[in-house]
Amino acid sequence: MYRAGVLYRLASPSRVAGPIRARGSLSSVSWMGRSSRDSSLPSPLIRRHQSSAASSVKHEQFMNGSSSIYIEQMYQSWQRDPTSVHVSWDAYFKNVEAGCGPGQAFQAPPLNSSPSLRLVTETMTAVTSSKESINNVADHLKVQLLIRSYQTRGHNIADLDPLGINSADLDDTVPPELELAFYGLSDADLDRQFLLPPTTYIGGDEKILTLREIVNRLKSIYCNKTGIEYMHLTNFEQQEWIRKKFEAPKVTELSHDQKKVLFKRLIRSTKFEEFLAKKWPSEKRFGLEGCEVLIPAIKQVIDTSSSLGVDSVVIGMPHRGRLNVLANVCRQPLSTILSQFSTLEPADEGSGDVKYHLGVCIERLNRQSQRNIKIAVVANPSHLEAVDPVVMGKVRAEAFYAGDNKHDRTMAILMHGDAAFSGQGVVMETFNLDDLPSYTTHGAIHLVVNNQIGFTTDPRFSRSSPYCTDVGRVVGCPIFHVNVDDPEAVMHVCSVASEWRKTFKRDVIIDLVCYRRHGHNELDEPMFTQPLMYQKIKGTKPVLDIYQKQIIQEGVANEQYVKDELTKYGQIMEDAYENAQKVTFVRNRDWLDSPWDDFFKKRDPLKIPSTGIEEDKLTHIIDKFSSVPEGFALHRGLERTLKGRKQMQADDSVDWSIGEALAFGSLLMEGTHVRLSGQDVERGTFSHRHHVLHDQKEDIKVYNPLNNLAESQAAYTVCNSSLSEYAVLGFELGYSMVDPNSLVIWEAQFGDFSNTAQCIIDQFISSGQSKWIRQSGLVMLLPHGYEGMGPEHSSCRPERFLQMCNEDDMMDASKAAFDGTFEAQQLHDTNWIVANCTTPANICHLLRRQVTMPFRKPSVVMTPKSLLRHPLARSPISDFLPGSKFQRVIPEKNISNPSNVQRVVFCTGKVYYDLVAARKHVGKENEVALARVEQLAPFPYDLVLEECTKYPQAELVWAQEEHKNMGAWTFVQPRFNSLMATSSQPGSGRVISYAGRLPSASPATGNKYTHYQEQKEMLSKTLDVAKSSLEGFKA
Ligand SMILES: Cc1ncc(C[n+]2csc(CCOP(=O)(O)OP(=O)(O)O)c2C)c(N)n1
Ligand SMILES: [Mg+2]
Repeated sequence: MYRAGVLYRLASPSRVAGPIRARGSLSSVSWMGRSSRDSSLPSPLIRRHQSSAASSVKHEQFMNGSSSIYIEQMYQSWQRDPTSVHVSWDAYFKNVEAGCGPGQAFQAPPLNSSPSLRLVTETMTAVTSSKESINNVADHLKVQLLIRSYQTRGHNIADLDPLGINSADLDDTVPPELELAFYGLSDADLDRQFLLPPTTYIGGDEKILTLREIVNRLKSIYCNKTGIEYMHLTNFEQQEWIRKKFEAPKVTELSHDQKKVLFKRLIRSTKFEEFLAKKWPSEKRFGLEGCEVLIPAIKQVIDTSSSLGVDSVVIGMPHRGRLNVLANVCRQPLSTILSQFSTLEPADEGSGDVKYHLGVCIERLNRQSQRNIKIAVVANPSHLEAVDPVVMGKVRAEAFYAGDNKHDRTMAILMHGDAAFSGQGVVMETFNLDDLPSYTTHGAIHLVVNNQIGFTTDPRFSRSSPYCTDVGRVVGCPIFHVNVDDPEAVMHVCSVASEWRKTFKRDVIIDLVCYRRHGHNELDEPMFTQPLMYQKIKGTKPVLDIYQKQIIQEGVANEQYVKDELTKYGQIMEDAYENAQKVTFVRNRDWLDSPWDDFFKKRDPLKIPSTGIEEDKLTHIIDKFSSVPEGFALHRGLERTLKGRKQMQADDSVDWSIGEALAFGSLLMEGTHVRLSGQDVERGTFSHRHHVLHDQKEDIKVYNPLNNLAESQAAYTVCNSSLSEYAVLGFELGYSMVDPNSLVIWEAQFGDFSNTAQCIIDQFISSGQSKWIRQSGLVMLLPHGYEGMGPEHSSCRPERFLQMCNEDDMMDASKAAFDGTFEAQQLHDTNWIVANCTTPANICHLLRRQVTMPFRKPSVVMTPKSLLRHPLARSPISDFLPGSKFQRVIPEKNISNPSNVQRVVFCTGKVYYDLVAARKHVGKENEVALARVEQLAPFPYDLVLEECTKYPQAELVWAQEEHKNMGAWTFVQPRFNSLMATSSQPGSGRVISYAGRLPSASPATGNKYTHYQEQKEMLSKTLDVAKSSLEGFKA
């Protein structure tokens, strides 16, 4: 939101207190359980009440942990409207606020004139505190607490396991607060009548029920086939909403038509697996048997969401049931799916992936809602849960481009296995993005296929939390556990979850408690490890059989109907099988989750357009980047910084921050959306960037110069992320998959930390195009460099990124054509780009090239730390202007007579500036040529050869500050040597030698002295001088 050129940052809507929010609290925060981070502090008046009220309440006999929360809510309700609670509570709270001590606050309620209430309070006397009436009211309070206890803990004894062996929360005991005896009640009280409190809907229109009926209704709602976990929510309105959705009488009933739809979906789900098992008995397919209800469940979520306005759903899911989802949810043609079981040759690019990892994107009419809907299943690796943040990023980007800021139309569905959901840390990292303004997707719907096993491991040995879904409690998700043998209960839960998401725009979890009929895959023997469970499974009927019997008994369908439906689907499968036999090739393209239909059509794949920037645009960007609007209270230090930026332009020598700003600013002005995300990226870890300026006098008033360049510019999103690499990098990758006409960048705090996101790097970024022919132009900025900051602040491990390049390390120069298209061809063929730039102009061109390239490639860029302010790491304006471009190699420019050169030293990154200074120190400026390899991969063979050829007599040396088993050495060595061995240019046949640190286990020393010694050693080896000649040298 812009106001007078100033960006006012808004808190996310979910952080704003809802209409019903606690005004104060009766208790201390710990008494309340988890405090809501967005609740405002109570006023001093309320606080005074709290302490006295808290102590008297706490000492009441009937108080316990969960009832205290209940009373807390009653109190809040009473504060808003004293008539909203039972008269007994009204009297009680009045007395508490008047300062009555424990045991004194309770008072028998006045006799109510309403006939119904009189019924209950017949035996009570009005104001006198006769023992009998006190007991009666006390019993009412107890019953209210009992109701509250069922709402809170009923799920703990719900009948959730279709096998009837385990308790889904791993605890077979009955919580004492669910027993009448806990309250001093007994069976003798069952026929007494009680007035229902306002915090329950079990009565429907009835206000009074017998205790027997109350308990029966509570049991059937909270302890039957659905376990509802929602009392951990800290928002009263949300709790009320859920209560209503489950407690109101008959709320879960389905119509006959709905039952039939459900039945048909169960047929599809069940018979699909059966068919595959029959045709390919020895193929792994990770079938859904034991959780066939997953298909109707997802469809119910999609139907309901679609009717509530969603028109794009992005699904992330693991192996289990994936083929079934592709067939029966996405409606990927069955013959295309079945052809994956053949051993046909792929007809297009890519190395492909196993069939249960593939993605799809399909748009079709949703029959139930009669609205079009796009459904994408994102391709994923075996690495469980890794796809979660990718899906979220994709959803965020889709909504961003569609202007769907509140995600009314774009939504994520994530599926999980029970073991993975509770075991993998990325789940929590992804949840933690939920409420962050630049990352929220306004609620995802999670479905857990909780088959109560992970490969061979029993849940009792794979998690420490009661439920596999407990991670969701941290971010305030309601959690609906449901026994899959009651498919109608599953449908209800799915509808409620979809409505919840629509209403509150927050995540929700559906825990499908099920079983796995076969082994981990169909070829595995489960009896080795789970003998008792599998004996039970053998005797358990598939849900289709159970439901078929049910609908016949209920008269919803007859035998003939059932038979017809089964035959119909059987025929569909047979026809598809026949068609699949006619398929002669498979196409990786059929499995793209993010097709960029028009992007490639318009472009020449062998032409890399220019990346220069017109001078007036450049001047405008620097002007804007160096100023703030009138009245903005800028920090004094930043005033100097901004002035300095302007001065650098005047001096024709601009620094890294301007190089970056020119790249972003020019792209934005050309209509390209730029997103830069990562830890502390707004200021920049090393304080060089300052893209978000903070007013020193007004909270949350910020100014983002690059978002104020021009009316028609594209949006610039620069956002500090949560302290996560795995989820945030995954998120940005997902974001980059949506629109190729954007520049999406993730920056690590230090490159060293990027390895906590290794799975995203290995499984998605480096290999995504090869496995799934999916391109991404994502840039990773990884601060890197040996500056004595120790083993965890020195190296982004460039060797690893280089090792993952798909390029051959052997070049036959006699056969290669180093012509005008060589660069483009290499870029086209590479899986990613690895670069280490040394000048502001070069980083600017590299970033711009990401967008001007006719295809998309991820870029891994080692970025500087001290170089950000190094007086030599500057660029003249001319290096940015039209005609200039990214320099893959920056040659030596200061040597006029190449024949004097005895050594030509190749290096990459910041070490270049150390070498320049040391070379000067030892007076070897005419004998040692220094060439910078700015793009390591794809390796610039053509330019390297040119550089070697310039100095045919010189020794070739590779200098690096990383240890010998690290850095680029092992990558460049075979490339140099094969190039020189096969070249016919002067100086061919030379081999390159190494100058740098010795091999090491640790990336860098933690000792400053050792660091300087090593650095000197490296410089002396590189320049071929004694170490002593570098005495007094300081880089
Ligand atoms: C990150 C990761 N670690 C290990 C594995 C190997 N693995 C494949 S499936 C599986 C068990 C998964 O259990 P669960 O999440 O409950 O799903 P289920 O197979 O029961 O549907 C394991 C350990 C993996 N795929 N990913
Ligand atoms: Mg499992």
